[in-house]
Amino acid sequence: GLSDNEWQHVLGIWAKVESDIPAHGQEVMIRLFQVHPETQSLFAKFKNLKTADEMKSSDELKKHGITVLTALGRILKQKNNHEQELKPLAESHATKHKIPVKYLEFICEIIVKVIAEKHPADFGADSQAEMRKALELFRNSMASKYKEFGFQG
Ligand code: HKL
Ligand code: NA
Repeated sequence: GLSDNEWQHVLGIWAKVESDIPAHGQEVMIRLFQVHPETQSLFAKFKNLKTADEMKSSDELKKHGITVLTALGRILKQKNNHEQELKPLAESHATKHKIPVKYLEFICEIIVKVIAEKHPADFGADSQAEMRKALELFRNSMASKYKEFGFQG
């Protein structure tokens, strides 16, 4: 897990994300779909969105970005004890959506990049490393829950 000090930094950065969740969420989803187009085809409701402009004007995509970052924020706020908060998310992504761990790596890396672009003054190398560590903890727990649900991920 992370130390109290690391969590304090991670949650301090997350507060900046929360200052405009819709914009951060939109940017994360659009970037994910553009850098890894195979991820877009997993969403029936987003398949038809072709350009970044179309993605930007989609209320559904915006809403999805908000729910994803809100769910992730709730997990981060549990710090090292996220099991109960994470379990239903792991279950749905393992058994219903069947999302490989690789794709979780993609989105986590994009989240770090989007925060770095939007908050360059507050998110230097050390903060980025702490955020990566928190996201790695999240991913590792997702991967181990996946196995409990019989999905190799
Ligand atoms: N999803 C997340 C989080 C993530 C940062 C990692 C997260 C947090 N999801 O139809 C649905 C699909 C969902 C959800 C409903 C779907 C397809 C899907 N998700 C795909 C992915 C991918 C693959 C591109 C990745 C990397 C990813 C990562 C949160 Fe994800 N997702 C949902 C959610 C919530 C908002 C909903 C599920 C709600 C739920 O399970 O409640 C127990
Ligand atoms: Na990461």
